[in-house]
Amino acid sequence: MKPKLLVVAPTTDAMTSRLGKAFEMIPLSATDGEDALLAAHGDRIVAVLTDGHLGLAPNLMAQLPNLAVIAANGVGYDAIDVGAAADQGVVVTHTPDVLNDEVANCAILLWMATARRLVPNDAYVRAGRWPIEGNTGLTDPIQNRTVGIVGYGRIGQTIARRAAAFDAEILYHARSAKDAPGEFCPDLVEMAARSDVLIVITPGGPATRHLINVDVLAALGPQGILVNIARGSVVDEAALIAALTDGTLGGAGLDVFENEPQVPAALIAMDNVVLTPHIGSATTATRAAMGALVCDNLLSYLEHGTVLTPVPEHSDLKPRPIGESV
Ligand code: 8YV
Repeated sequence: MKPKLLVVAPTTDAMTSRLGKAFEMIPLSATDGEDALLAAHGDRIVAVLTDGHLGLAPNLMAQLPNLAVIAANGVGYDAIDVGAAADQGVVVTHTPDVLNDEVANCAILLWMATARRLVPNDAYVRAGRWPIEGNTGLTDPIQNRTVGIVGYGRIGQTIARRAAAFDAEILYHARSAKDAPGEFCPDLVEMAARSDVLIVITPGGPATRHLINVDVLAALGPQGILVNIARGSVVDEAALIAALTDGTLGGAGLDVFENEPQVPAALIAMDNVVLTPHIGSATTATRAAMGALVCDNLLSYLEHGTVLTPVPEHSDLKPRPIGESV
């Protein structure tokens, strides 16, 4: 009998094909409630496939006695309680590195689209206004800007390399200075005050909730642009809307929101913001690479009893061997 994999997040055909050979896949969406799931499969589930948003309910995790691995399809894992998982002997994996380039590209895209007013300019042409009303107004430059990066891990540093190609001065705010180009700024408000563009790429979760607050937005200022490619929770969205409405802040490029997939009507009504539906890593190649890494982690567990890319908090944990009863 194959060990069981509880599938919480969507999978591609390629993932299903690889995983289906080794696991009996149990889609959470196809089960008739938690009690039925636990009664039918609970003690045979050895792994869970989820993502950083759907996570795994702590209550459900606690009722899976043979659970060994939670594989998240994404680099972020803020919806998974990694402390509770470790206490239960469960190792959490994620998909670092394979998405660095495209998430960084998307951050740059949002910055540029916002600065050059790409979306309103596109709408202007489509509406037939150009021949009648003439040229549109001038926009903010891209070249020679000061770019502040909030979170200076792998993706943040990739963003910095992209921005350097546009002769940007790079500042960064992180818990500690990194051995990487750019000026470390321990004070986020001071960094925002010096930045033309503030790009947020720090992990979500309680530690960074509303890190971008009213003071940071005011410091960034009326000519400033905020780009959030991290998690909606990192930005105080109500403060952001207020700052954009009264002109305290110049513009914003947002891929993530506090209550996805709901986006506040106030943001939708603004033409100085660019809004995308959490597409940072959503290219065919990157999503294929992420899916492959999820499968590699799960299959490595079955074949070798180890995982490839545990979350940093679990780098020293080894998943429990598959239970005798499974
Ligand atoms: C995806 C992400 O939204 O990697 C992350 O943390 O937010 C994105 O890549 C998602 O995790 C894909 O399932």
